Amino acid sequence: MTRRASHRMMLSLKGIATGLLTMLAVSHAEAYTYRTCGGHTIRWNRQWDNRWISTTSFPAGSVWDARYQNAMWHWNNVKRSAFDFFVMRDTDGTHNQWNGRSEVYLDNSLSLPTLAVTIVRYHCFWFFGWHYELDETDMGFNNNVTWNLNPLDYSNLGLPFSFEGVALHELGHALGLNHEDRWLATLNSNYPAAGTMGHWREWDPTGDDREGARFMYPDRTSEVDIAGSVFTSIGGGSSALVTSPVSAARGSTIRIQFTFSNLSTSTQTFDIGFYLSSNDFISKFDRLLGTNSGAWGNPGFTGSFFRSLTIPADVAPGQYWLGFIVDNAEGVGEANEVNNNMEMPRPIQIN
Ligand SMILES: [Ca+2]
Ligand SMILES: [Ca+2]
Ligand SMILES: [Ca+2]
Ligand SMILES: [Ca+2]
Ligand SMILES: [Zn+2]
Repeated sequence: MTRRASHRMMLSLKGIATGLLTMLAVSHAEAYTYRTCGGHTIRWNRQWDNRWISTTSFPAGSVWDARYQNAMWHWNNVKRSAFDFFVMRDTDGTHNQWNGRSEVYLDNSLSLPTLAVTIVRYHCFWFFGWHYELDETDMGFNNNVTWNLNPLDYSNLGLPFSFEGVALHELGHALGLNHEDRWLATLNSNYPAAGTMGHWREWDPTGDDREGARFMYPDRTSEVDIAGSVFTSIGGGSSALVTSPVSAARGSTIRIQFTFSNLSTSTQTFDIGFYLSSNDFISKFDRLLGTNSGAWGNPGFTGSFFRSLTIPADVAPGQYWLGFIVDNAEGVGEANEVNNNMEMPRPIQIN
């Protein structure tokens, strides 16, 4: 039996709500979701797939091409997962979900709220033993919306949509992952899913998504990386920016929300420093307002928390940024140290 399932990334039309998380860290195992048949995980029976990128939709060397390949690289870079996407060029200007090639293209037939669709074709049957595998994962991006090829703009999480962010999500389906809506994840159903990480707004699979890839295509490599984020899950596979005040009086106590994700293959324990900065880059040379010592997360953990901070009485009135640095004490040597610095997604006016 041949089956088809289509995955649509939807534009969230939901309102705002914020959950108060009181636990410092929560562990969850086997969280990500995937397809099974006869008790078997449906995945590629090899550790790679070619992506046939349409040269009419995304010319070789274009910014589209670069952004798409960047999303591929981020999945390829997940350690303890052997899976790799490879680039091929589809030059015939057509696509077909039955031709055995996973094609990538702009799709005129899609309309909002659908941003992109990955058509997952697989087989699963019993004939003197189970036979099952992904066969093809064509990927269409809505050609009736405008796309942002630049870094994500926190002040606009609607049109134009981040092409790289949606590509990262869809590529998760292309390696076999289903939606995970219980917490913040790249495989959240609704745009912008987990959003980006760190000051440089990097689109990178969260800890949970990485654990999914590791489960399906395990190898023996490992990685250590923790990242800061200003996105938080608001339930139902939707996310929003963390909360923080837009103004405060000197000497007053305010509260900010913050998120970190453990992208590592092992549990990590670290400190988190909270800072006040005169610009949107939070560094250890900024004014330290407080520290959370001994924060920790299991592999796959992503969580959002609140922290109260007092605005110093002696700062000059003006515009500042609040923010945090995960592992500000530099106790953990990480593969990526530049996704740790995280400013609030909006400045604060101090009076
Ligand atoms: Ca083609
Ligand atoms: Ca195809
Ligand atoms: Ca570090
Ligand atoms: Ca890091
Ligand atoms: Zn999806």
